[in-house]
Amino acid sequence: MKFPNDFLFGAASASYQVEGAWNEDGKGLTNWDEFSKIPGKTFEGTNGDVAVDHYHRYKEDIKLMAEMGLESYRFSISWARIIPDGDGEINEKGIEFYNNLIDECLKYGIVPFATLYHWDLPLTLEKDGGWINKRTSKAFVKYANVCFKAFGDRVKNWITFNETVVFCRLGYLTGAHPPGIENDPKKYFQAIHNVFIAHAQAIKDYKKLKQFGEIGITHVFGPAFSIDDKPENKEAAYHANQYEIAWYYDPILKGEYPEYVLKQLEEKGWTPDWTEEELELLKTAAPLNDFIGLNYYQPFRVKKNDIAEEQENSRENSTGAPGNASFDNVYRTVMMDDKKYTKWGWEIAPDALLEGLRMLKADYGDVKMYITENGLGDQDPIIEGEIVDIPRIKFIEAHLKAVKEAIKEGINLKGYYAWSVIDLLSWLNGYKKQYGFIYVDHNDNLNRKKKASFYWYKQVIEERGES
Ligand code: BGP
Repeated sequence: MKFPNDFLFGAASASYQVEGAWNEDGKGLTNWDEFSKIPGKTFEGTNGDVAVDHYHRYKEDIKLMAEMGLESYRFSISWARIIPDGDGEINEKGIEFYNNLIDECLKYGIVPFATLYHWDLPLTLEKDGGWINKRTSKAFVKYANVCFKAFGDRVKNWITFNETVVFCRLGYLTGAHPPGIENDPKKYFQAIHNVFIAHAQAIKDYKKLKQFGEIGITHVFGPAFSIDDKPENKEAAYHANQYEIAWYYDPILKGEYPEYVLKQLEEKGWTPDWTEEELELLKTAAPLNDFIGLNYYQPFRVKKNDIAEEQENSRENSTGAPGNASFDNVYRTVMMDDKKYTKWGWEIAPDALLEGLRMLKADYGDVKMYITENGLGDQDPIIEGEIVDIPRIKFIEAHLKAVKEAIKEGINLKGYYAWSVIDLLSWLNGYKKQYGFIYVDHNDNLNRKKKASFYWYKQVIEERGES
């Protein structure tokens, strides 16, 4: 079977991870511009000041994407380029940059898929409380409207937020991302809620503009599976899926938070401050979501949290990956001896993608979905000057197979975006963890080079995934 004609084969990036030009053309500072320079916060002190210089080389990069036959490019817009202090004047140079980038995509028939927020928050807003302060939600809505008006004639696919779970968890529970706060569940749940009301208002505003495109949100998709049939572990997996899936997907797709979690938050005093109007906003906005984006890297194998047993029988996943922090001490994610893992300890499990998609369909019906990220982080082998990233090819091939199977089963998947189109900055792993189809030589002027996977993906697209 070939993939349907309207299925998009794409690849993705994010502003802070590729653009560089951190202080050029009127761009304001972001939380990451500051955070990445605090000693010890990022891998070997790497930061995105230059990244892979996409800001200056986007033409070269998009030309390569076109050569690969890419049908759609998912990129993110840096809020601080558009509105340097997050909430004030518009920076025309920022608008110009994204206008040029979008036009360059369209020149080659590449569908631009724009994410409004991929973690780089204007620093002024971060200093004013960031996502804990509802001012940030309001400022986001203003910024989103500026983007819709500036680019909406050509951008017909919008994602409001990328992976709320990650920037909130790492920002307020583990402290690994800005604002670097540790172990504060009350703030974690508040930040998520503030993001969701910003999302809800932004999609309402988008629909009012009648630009006839589509809008949704991208979530991590990391379904939890019990490690065995023991009732206490199954209960732990249920709990994990409520906290990691339902807590994020329900308010977007059903318009309300899941009861199971709500009750526990109340007991623990973690219920966010919210108003009746905000809860109503979530309800009325839910049917306006055109799709949901899923970033799938791995599932989670879950057991009841039992520290003594855990020390004896399992190695804890220490990657900082989503789902790892069982902050409420009910469940624990574990690595299992019979599973395969990447060099960074992320499970490789295409079957779990299919199984997870079935779970989603059962819970949320026929909602339109895109895989907005999926890929293999690796240190690619270079053999006689060629980047022979065979493990990446195998990884993507297996996941595309699962996607195809899901489509056969009637799951409404409309596209697949590999992470990432080009090697880029990994937030906490620097430049040594590579994901791209295009290699960037950090020792030689950031020159681009096509990897084996580049040619392979080109062929997949040409044949529409027939195998
Ligand atoms: C996702 C993010 C991406 C990207 C990817 C790989 O969570 O949306 O921005 O970074 O994970 O993560 P890492 O670079 O940590 O391997």
